Amino acid sequence: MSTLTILLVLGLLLVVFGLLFRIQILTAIFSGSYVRQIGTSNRVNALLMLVFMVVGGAAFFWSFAENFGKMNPPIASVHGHAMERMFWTTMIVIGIAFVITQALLFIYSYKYQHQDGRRAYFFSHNNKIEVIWTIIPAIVMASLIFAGWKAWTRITGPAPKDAIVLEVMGKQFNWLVRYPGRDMKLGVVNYRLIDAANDFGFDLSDKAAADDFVASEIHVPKGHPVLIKIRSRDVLHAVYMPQFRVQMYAVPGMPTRFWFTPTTTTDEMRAKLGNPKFNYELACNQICGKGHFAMKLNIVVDEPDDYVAWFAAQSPISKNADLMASYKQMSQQTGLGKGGSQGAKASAIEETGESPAPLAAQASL
Ligand SMILES: [Cu+2]
Repeated sequence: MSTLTILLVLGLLLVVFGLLFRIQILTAIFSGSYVRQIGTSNRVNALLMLVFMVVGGAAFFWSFAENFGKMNPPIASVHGHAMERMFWTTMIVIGIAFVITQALLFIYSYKYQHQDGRRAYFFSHNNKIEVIWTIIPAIVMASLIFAGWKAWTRITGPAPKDAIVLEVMGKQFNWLVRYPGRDMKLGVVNYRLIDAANDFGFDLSDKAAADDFVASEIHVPKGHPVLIKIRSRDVLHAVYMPQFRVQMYAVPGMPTRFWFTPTTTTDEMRAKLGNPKFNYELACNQICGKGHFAMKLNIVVDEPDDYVAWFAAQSPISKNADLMASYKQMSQQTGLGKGGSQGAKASAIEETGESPAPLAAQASL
């Protein structure tokens, strides 16, 4: 309490001194004895404005040119080109406005530095200027937004019916991936069934869940639409695949999605870049916690035949003994799944337990 009182007294003293100082200046001005000292700092500051514009501007353009390759990875999806056009159109328009306004800001600061005897021209209102600087930006911004809205609507519209479906779930701190099995239907999951072995919370009383499989990397076929269903298990993450120009939030409690068509296989991209170690990557680009940097996953774009072969070689979750055991235990504890409220039978697992061998549904690839 006494500390607070001391601080309060000190604060009030400062205010009193400030007011006394101000009164002294005002008295000097009105008595005519006040001489304003401009000094050299006025000119130095004005010159520094120009220096900052030239040096800062040069550094900005240098860093932009130097990192252009990193900001602009090669495009490997169909919609990526539309996205790219939209992005660069916007960048050019706002870039021109940025350069003009910033240059004027610094040049005018130099030009209109203090000079004895010079007074600023004051006007309270000018309709012509108001109209110009309202209408021109309004037309430009509305055009950009309309073009962007049209492209974005097309990109994020419903996926084609024959799209490959997979689900990506973000969690602190990695990505989990699951594919529907040969029934091409993602099975039911329930967060209450999640444990160390059952990462997704598969509800195996659902027939469609039993032949789902989880994968340690994403495989997608070249030239075929891919629908990624996106979920988060804990906090906000984001699915970011730079070469495919895919970016979508993974939101807890609110499933999102994004579909795209890859155009270049991993091998083709390696040859194109001359980098045999290149891999497409799914990275989280939301700072989601201390292990955020580790949230990445390889993506392999296969030729369609290779993709079908990879798909056929995957083992359904019902073949995973650990997962089965943990599911049985969890379903007994929670009353979910087997004999639970959903009423379905866990024996569905045995019915569809074999490997997803010939993939009739994939024959169209
Ligand atoms: Cu994340």
